[in-house]
Amino acid sequence: MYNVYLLLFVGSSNILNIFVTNTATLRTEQYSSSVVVDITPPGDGQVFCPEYISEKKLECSWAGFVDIESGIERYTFAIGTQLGGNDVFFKDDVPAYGDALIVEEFGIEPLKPEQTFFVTMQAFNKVGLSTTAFSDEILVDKSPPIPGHVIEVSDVARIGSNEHQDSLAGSPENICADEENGADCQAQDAICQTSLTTVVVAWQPFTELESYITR
Ligand SMILES: [Ca+2]
Ligand SMILES: [Ca+2]
Repeated sequence: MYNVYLLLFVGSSNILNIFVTNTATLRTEQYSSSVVVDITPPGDGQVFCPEYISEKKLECSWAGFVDIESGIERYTFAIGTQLGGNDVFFKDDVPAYGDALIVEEFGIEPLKPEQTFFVTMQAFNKVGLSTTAFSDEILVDKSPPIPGHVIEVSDVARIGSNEHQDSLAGSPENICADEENGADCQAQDAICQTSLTTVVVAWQPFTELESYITR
């Protein structure tokens, strides 16, 4: 048994040379493979997930998590109902070369409206040190937007003596803009259009309670 004291350089490749000499002065040499000393966890990373989901399908990607000394060994990926939780889904062997993951049919409970999830990713380097990142809150929205009222607007209504004022008041954007005044909107529903090629429509705003209208 030998006690060997070594001076190793952090972040650099170190090769250990062992020389053993016996009493007959015969010497054996042994070289280790390259050893890199890493005393720091991976750099900070970010995990990006959708803000809303409507089914049990969650696709997240990530970036960062660089470790210049020893490199990334693997990631863990967890879905929880609380920040940092893994009560819904946990995978501890996401390969280091990956940068996105799709998880389907996670958890045992059906999705509930307005339920929230959080994703936690932990990046491990090759000496077992780790860095953690959390997604923003992921909300469940299982209902489509509530439709507003759509009407056809008579294009005659847009032409008046005060052209600027009338055209502004009668523009499709303004006729049904007032959510409270559905009757006014309905009253302007045109029976006839003068053009065969153009239909002018207006609508009361569609309503989305859980998430928001994207387009
Ligand atoms: Ca490191
Ligand atoms: Ca909704």
